Formats: sequence, structure tokens, C-alpha cells
Amino acid sequence: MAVRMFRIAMAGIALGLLLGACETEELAGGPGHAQKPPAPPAGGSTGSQSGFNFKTSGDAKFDAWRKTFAGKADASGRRDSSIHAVLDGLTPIEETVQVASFDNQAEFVKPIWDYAKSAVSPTRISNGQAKLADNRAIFDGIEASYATPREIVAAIWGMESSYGAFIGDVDAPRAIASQAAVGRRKDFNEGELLAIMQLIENGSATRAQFAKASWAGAVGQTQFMPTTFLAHGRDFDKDGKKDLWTDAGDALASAANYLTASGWKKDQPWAVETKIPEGFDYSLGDGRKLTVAAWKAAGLTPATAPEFANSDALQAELFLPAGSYGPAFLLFDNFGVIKRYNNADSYALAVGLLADRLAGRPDLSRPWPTDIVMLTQNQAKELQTGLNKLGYAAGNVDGVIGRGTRGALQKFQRDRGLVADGFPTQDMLIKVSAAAA
Ligand SMILES: [Ca+2]
Repeated sequence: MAVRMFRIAMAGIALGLLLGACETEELAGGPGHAQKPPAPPAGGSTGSQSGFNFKTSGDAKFDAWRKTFAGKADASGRRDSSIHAVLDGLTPIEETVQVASFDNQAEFVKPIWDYAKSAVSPTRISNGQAKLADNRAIFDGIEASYATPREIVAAIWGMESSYGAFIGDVDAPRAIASQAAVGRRKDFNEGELLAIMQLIENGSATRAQFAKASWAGAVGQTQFMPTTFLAHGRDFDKDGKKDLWTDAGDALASAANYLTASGWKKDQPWAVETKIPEGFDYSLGDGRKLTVAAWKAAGLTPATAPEFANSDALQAELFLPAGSYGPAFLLFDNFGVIKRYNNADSYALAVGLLADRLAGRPDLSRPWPTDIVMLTQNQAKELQTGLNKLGYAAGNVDGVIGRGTRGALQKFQRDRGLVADGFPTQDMLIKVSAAAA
């Protein structure tokens, strides 16, 4: 599960190649990753003289970090008992294992449709429909309390844990401490450990429950990071516990609460598939937001839905995940709310498409262009180098095709009378390379 979740997040990294927003992509799945790390604890104690002693882990660097961090936790007001509960007996996960869990080594850019297609597999749709039926009372209660519709909450449940089937078996304190000790997102990860201590202190959860987590330390059926759990966790059945692991109601209400707090707009879509007319100026799909009325005036019509939205005044962005070769979407603000859960366009698209199918909406009107051969990382660098040489300002030559590269490619295409969709095909690489030679 954990690995699967990271792969989804990795899709975001890879997709940055296609879809941009790479600057803000996060390495881990689960909610809260888009949040800023918490402020350092007051008091400024380094903790290096803290009186906390732990049995050695066998790793001097880890032991030194743990002693220092225990002092910080103490200075921030955490109890000795919870500091020991979280940090006693920990041994670090080997760095090579951590790196293998986090880093994307893929040679080819994985296309977004690989994620979109697996998200809406027949099994995942039918399982989701069964879960919605089996948990009708819970979903009724959630919709009565929160703005987020049941199908979106159910889709997140399906994406994060296959509807509760896979919640991870990594010890969250160990996973998070291992990263902090080697300096990987240290402030963020230390904040997550402090949150685990607070959750134990306030009775929301036990230390033992945190032994079941993802490689990032995300827990439960909706894969909450501890700080998100602390801020947005809910006790749906009012039994005094926030059991995100075994109580679907608590987990789903927490997810609905988090999405609502992140700004979910009731009765607005996340996106609507759009038809693109002949001769359309694809360069409008450059991230700009226009009103639905303006998009209609530019020739867009809904592909399968009766309307784009209940108001022509809503702002939307044209999203071309497959350029001119596949389905296109008008994205509404709720798309960005899904990204608060996991800051990757691929993830938000997958959740939205699954939710649509769970709601009984039709499949996409256009197939994904699965026959397109994606650029390798090196080819993506060649493309960027060529665009820069031609004066199109693709930005850093990093093999990551974000908004800058796509925008540069759109300008190149427009100047040559090509369809300006910014989509980096092999053919476009040939054209750019030839022009730059
Ligand atoms: Ca509960």
C-alpha cells in the first residue's frame, strides 16, 4: 500500500513533466504534505543537553538526532511519557531502503493516463459502489455535516487504501524519525513526530496504532499524516477515539472534514470533460483561468455532461493532460482542493475520475492516447535545451517538463503554425531539435 501510494505521488513528479506545478510536488502521499512544516518549538532549546536517554540504536547519527529532538519536544511542552513512547526502541530504516521508497528512478516519464486508467478499473469502481451502499448511513451523516460529496470521499478512500484494505504496516515514528535523522525534510518530519505525541497525549490514538503506517508515516484508511490527523481528525461515532485505522466512519469523516476545511465548494464540480472544436487555440490551455461563459464563447462544449457548471460566472482552467491527443477538462476550484490531499495533478485527476464513475456518470468521451511513446528524462532535457537555444525560455534543463517548458513549447508551436498544445511528443522533440541545430 505504502509503495503504491508513493507511486501515485511519484506520478505527480513524473507528471510535472507534462502538467507542471512541479515546483510544489511533494515526495509523499497522504494529506498534509502540501502544508508548511510547523514553526520550530518555542524556547529555542537545542536539546543537546537534554536529560533524555535512550538505549542505543546502533547508529550514532540517529542516536544524536534523537537525543536532541527529545529535548526540543520537551521544550515544546510534550510529556516525558509520550516522548519516550514515541522514541524508545527506535532503530533507523536504512537510508538505501528509504531512498528506494521515495525516489523515482523511472527512465521514462509515466504518462498520466496510466494513473487515470488504474484509478477507474472496473474492480475499483464496483468495490466503491458496494462500499457506498454498505456504508450508506455513514455517508449520509458525512454529507449532512460536510461540504464534500460522498463519491469524492469514497474515491479518496479507494485511492488511499483500496477502501480500507491496505493501510500500511510501517511504524510511523520509525519511518518519520529515520527521515528526520538524516536531514530529509527535517522540520516537517519533526513536526509530524510532535503531532504523534500530542495525539497520544490527548487520547485520540495509541502508540500501538501508529505502528501501522505508510513509508511516509501516513496512517489509517484515508492515510493522514499526523499533523493533518491532529488538525482535522474526527470522532464520527463519538466513542472518544479517532480511530482512522479500523473505523471507516472516523476515517471518512476526517477526510471529508479536511477537504471541507481546505475549501471544498459544495455543488461545484471538480472538473468537466470538454469537447474541443476544430481550429481551437490550444495555447489557451496554459493555466489561465477564465469564466465558463468565456470558455463557451471560445467554442468549448461539455463532452458528456448537460452543463459545465450551475453558473457561467465560475472560473475554470483548461487542462490538457494529453495535449490535443486525448480528453480535455475544465478544472474548477475543487480540483485544487483534492490536491491539498496529495499535491499532484495525476492524483487529483484519478480521484475525480473515480468519483465521477462512483456517482454513475459516463466514462470519458475520448480515449487516452496510450500509443504515444513518452520522452525519456534525457529527451526531455534535449527538448528544454533546444527550446532555450531558440529563445523560448523553457527554464532549467532538468528533464522535468513543468509549466515553463510546456509554455515554451506552446510558443514554439504557435510560431510555426502547429497545434499549440504544449504536449512533448517525440515528433515535437524532433522538430525542436531540428530548429535548434
Ligand atoms: Ca470514533
